[in-house]
Amino acid sequence: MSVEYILNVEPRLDGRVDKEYFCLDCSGKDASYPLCFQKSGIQHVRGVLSSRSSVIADLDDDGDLDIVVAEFNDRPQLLVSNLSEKRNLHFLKVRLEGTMSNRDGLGATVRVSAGGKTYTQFHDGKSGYLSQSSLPLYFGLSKGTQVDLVEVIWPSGARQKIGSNVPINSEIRVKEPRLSHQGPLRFQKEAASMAKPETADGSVLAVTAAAQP
Ligand SMILES: [Ca+2]
Ligand SMILES: [Ca+2]
Repeated sequence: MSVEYILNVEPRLDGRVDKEYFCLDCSGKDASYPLCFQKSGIQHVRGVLSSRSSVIADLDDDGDLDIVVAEFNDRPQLLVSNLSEKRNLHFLKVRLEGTMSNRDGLGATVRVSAGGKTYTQFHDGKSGYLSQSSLPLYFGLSKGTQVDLVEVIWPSGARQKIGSNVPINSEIRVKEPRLSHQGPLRFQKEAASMAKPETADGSVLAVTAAAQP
């Protein structure tokens, strides 16, 4: 038995901590199998349940983050947060749409300022071993009740700022501004870096209905 279960570090539903992995016919075709040494008849071999990867997303769109865990040799676990039932949450979801950069804006840095604090995320597209959490980026805003600024630094070098009319507890879509400069990618990047376009209007493509906790 793994120490995680003995210490109750990894509690599981209904106390289910192991399962049958396979069985051996130690009096027949599996008699030479090492696990059949000094055994006879049908032997059931069990193994502990363990997690292999996980993704984090607001599955039910109620403002708190839920977890889906892929299990080794077993069905997935779904861990549903009830945080939104316990307190009023303040959050912002930011979904990126690249134009000069890749479509999902992978490689972008996003900063959200609210309540006197600035929260920064690097959009690297990963969330752990063998897993990919869903977009958009999720920013918990603590006690902040108003978003003062959303800044996106795109892989192309373009910098984009949205400073008004960003409602909390919602998802915004930010589309990368297209630069008018033409030419080889190297020169486009140089131009984007120099231009540093700041877009206050038209950069929010759509704002979904607020998910009030
Ligand atoms: Ca949720
Ligand atoms: Ca919830």
